[in-house]
Amino acid sequence: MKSFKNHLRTMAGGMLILTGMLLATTVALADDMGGGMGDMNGMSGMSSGTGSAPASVGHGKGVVKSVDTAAGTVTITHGPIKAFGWKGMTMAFAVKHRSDLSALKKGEHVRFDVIQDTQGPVITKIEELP
Ligand SMILES: [Cu+2]
Repeated sequence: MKSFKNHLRTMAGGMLILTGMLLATTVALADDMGGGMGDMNGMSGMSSGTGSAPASVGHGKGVVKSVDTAAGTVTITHGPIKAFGWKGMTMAFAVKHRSDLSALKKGEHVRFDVIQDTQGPVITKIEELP
């Protein structure tokens, strides 16, 4: 009986030490997060740029690859967008104005303005290039 109590006491002591270690680890992780959040902006596959300024407008040029009127998106192969530090790529954009979307056709060369919304990039203005 006595040894059982001792055993319990040992376990309790171990738990306290473990809890202390977990707390220390949590604090250390929190510190890491605070320092590293700036690198987590931007989309994967895109080089991180000045992602911390959500109000900035990016200007891009590209070719329409497909239009999804149901989803409200257009897929564009676009060149670099300096405002966001993006390289050229093919990607889908949400389009703010449905009327813009319905006017787009596959193969068209376009110029567009894009902002970074909380849900991702949104084209606010798009026009066909001559
Ligand atoms: Cu892109």
